[in-house]
Amino acid sequence: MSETEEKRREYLADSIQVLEGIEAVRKRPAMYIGDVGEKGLHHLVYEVVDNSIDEAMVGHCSRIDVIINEDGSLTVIDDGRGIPVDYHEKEKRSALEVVMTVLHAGGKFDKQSYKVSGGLHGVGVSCVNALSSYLIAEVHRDGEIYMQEYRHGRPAEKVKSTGKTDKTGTIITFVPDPTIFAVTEFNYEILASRLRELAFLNKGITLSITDKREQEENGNGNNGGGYRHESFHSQEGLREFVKFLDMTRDSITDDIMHIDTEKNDIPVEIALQYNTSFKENIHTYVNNICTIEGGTHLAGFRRGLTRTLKNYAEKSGLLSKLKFDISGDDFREGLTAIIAIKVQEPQFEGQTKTKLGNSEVMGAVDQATSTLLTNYLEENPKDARTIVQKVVQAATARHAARKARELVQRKNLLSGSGLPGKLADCSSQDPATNELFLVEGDSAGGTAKQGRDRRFQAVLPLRGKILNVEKAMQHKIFENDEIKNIFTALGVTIGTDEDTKQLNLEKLRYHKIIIMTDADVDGSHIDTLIMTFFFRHMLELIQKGHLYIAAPPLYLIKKGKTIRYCWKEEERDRIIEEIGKGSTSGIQIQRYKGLGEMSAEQLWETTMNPENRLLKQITIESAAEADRIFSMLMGDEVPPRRDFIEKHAKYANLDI
Ligand code: 0RA
Repeated sequence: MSETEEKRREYLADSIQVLEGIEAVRKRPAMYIGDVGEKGLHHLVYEVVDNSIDEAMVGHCSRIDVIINEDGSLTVIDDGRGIPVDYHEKEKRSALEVVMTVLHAGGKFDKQSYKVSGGLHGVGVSCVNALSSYLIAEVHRDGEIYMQEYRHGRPAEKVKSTGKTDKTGTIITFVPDPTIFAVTEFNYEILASRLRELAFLNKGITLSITDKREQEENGNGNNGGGYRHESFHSQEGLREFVKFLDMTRDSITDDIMHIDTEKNDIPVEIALQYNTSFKENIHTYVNNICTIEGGTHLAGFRRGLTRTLKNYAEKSGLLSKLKFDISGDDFREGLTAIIAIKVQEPQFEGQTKTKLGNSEVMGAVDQATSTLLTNYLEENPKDARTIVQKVVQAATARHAARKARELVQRKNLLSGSGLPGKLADCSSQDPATNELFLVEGDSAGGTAKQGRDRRFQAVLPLRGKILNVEKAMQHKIFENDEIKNIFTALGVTIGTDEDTKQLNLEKLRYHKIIIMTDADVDGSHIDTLIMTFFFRHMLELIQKGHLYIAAPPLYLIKKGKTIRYCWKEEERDRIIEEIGKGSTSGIQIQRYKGLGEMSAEQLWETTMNPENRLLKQITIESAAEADRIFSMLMGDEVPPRRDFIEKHAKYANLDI
């Protein structure tokens, strides 16, 4: 065999492997990007952006621009070094083609220069390529512009040089494959909040987003084109992140505590502040990934915080009058903190693979926390006193709350089954199929009770607006009747271990909990109150996908014997046109404002029957952002709330 023939065969053999790799991703996309829904779709963008962030982490990139194009494709532009394009001996093709088509090739070339690599699944741009019906990569490097196009992850041409440039960087534009993704429409809000988060986590970089699909109505976008646009840049990193999260809360200290250090070769950055609220609000990140389930870094932080503050409080004699123990929890009431670390080989565990397992991390974060607090307390004796007083207050309130809770649980034991009197339970004993409807008001509750399928659907009417848990003290929450009813109906308890307050979902009696309220402003407010309650006190239940919102129809359209329901204005107009053919306006249109306007049959048909209904599952995209929005919507300050509502009004169902 001649040498060229041998090379040709090696090339072909490699090509087959590449194609097999691409096919593997296309066959089991969920294994690589989590799912093929909205989450997976946005994951594609994060994957590309993560590569640009990697460039920034080694000091070669300062700008990342994300553009949602008019045709629905998406472009990521960075000013990094540009993906290498030189001929790759081993793979017998251009390095660009290798990076874009070989699984896990991303870091192959220059592993040393990348300290750590981001990405929850860390699957690389080749995965994005494999899941795109079309992708074009443009590289500016060594004075030349190079390009290559791909279809379904396969090169459509050789890498070509198309002109000269004086810049460096990479531009990737892709169209998510509609045969793979259930949704292919990018969501501006989801992307913007991730880019904002990345700007805080990587100070100094500018990240921007532009939506070219729709022109801003009043043209106040600052990019000149009148497109919806935001740009994120943080000079102070986590310090600004904490400021941003606590925008609507009142801090009790002068300054935000902040440390950016390295302990045992692990980069650790922490920022924290105490505020007047009662909430613990800690968010942790590993290599820019939000670790919702916590892990060793969180454990290290808690340990460091408790030990250092306790030592200080004891030494200062402020605890001498206290008659009961202080628990770890008490040190975290009203605490907002961000912990961001970098780990070479992170081990992710837990339900959603967002719990850090690396044991070496615990000590590093503990030490960093201890250094931070020791210094701050020494230098700011006034703040130190205020914090300790707050801790003592928390311990006192916790004591009162426990008493109230114990009283409730004892009462439940005395009242037979312990189920709330208002609950209309279902007959099935199988939680997996059972559903609980939380319904606004006794009247709608009555209709729901009549309309439901009592075999697997239970109804719990709630009295108007439930308690705003964002503003209430702990013990008030557990004394509140509606909240007690929700806890007992669900069969969920909170562990007695004050340190962990572990939610016990083992006895959860319904796997679908469905909030059903009127389609008006009051209804949305009640939805928000109930979601806030679940977010603050049963987060795990949301994370496991148990919480839903029912969507009652907005209109009923009637002509003779034909009856149609619809949920959107456009749908209404289409239906009117459709059934109006022949003779118009014998048509009756009814706008539903409340559940009470529907008969039990109608409610079943449109909103409760699993065959026809529309349920919105509540997910937590970004816990930090969700937390900020909840505290803003439910907190005391009016102006930020009004801004938010005005900004989002066009996406909400206004009551007209
Ligand atoms: C492989 C090696 C190098 C950089 C990249 C890939 C790279 C990938 C992407 C994806 C989007 N933007 C990107 N920027 C860079 C190292 C390059 C070198 O050593 O010069």
